[in-house]
Amino acid sequence: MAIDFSKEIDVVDCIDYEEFVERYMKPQKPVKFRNLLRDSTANSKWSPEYFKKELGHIEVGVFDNDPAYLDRSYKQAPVRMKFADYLDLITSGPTDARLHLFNVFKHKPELRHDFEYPEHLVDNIVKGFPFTFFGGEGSVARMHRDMDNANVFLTEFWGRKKVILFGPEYDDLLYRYPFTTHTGVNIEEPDYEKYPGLNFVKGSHTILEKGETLFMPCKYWHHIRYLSTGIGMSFRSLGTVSNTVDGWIQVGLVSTLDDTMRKTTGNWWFEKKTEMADSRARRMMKKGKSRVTNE
Ligand SMILES: O=C(O)CCC(=O)C(=O)O
Repeated sequence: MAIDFSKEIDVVDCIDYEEFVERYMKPQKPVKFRNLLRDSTANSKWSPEYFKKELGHIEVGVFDNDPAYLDRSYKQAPVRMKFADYLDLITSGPTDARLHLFNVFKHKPELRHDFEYPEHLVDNIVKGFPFTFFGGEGSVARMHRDMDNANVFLTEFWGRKKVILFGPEYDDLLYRYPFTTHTGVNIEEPDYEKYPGLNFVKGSHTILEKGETLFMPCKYWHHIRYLSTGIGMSFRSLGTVSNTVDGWIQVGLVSTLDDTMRKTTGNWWFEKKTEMADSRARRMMKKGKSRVTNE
């Protein structure tokens, strides 16, 4: 057996509210929209050149794919540079340099007028927190699920990326580090000796092209590889009350505790979390729950 994400995520052109709720939102099943934000201004206007001209002077925090830092917090970018230099870097060839959860709207609030929230289709949209993501060809957003447990709608406005998804039922078999919502496993080159639980994990994938939007339900794991220079944006909608409350606790308390322990005890904390993740996966395999599918 081996990890399997060969299944393709559903794709829809036009869909109405009832159909979306019944087929995707209620069952929490991922789907890719070809046209949800395709006609938005952002899809025709946003480009590396545009951002260089408008915001090249600001400073940005840049993440990378360094495998030496499997458990690094997403809150601390290791490198800071001028946005113009960053945009030059990602347009001049492959690089792992990425901007994650970048609030470009803080620097240029009028960009909010470049797209409209699809309120005809999605309930409970959280309008305050759209985020942008920039990356060079070859950069990877490591496997994680979003801490706030919201539904995420990720649109690609420039470039293309491969997105691989796994359902929340695979938390243990994906070796989630406790107190976090990420894992150290590399699903593109799975190490089955170290992570035998991966043998039982099933997911799905899609290539997200310019103008397309992917619905990632609450707590869905995602691994994203940029197939070209890319600019994306996500907005969110609230899930169930219990997911939302859990999410706030994770964002406000648990992740802060984890950051503090990481800073103060370093490797000791990481080793403890690794042991806990291993034993959870072993327990899951023993229970035989490893044959769950995410159909
Ligand atoms: O597209 C990306 O770079 C990452 C997107 C992501 O991880 C997210 O929306 O949670």
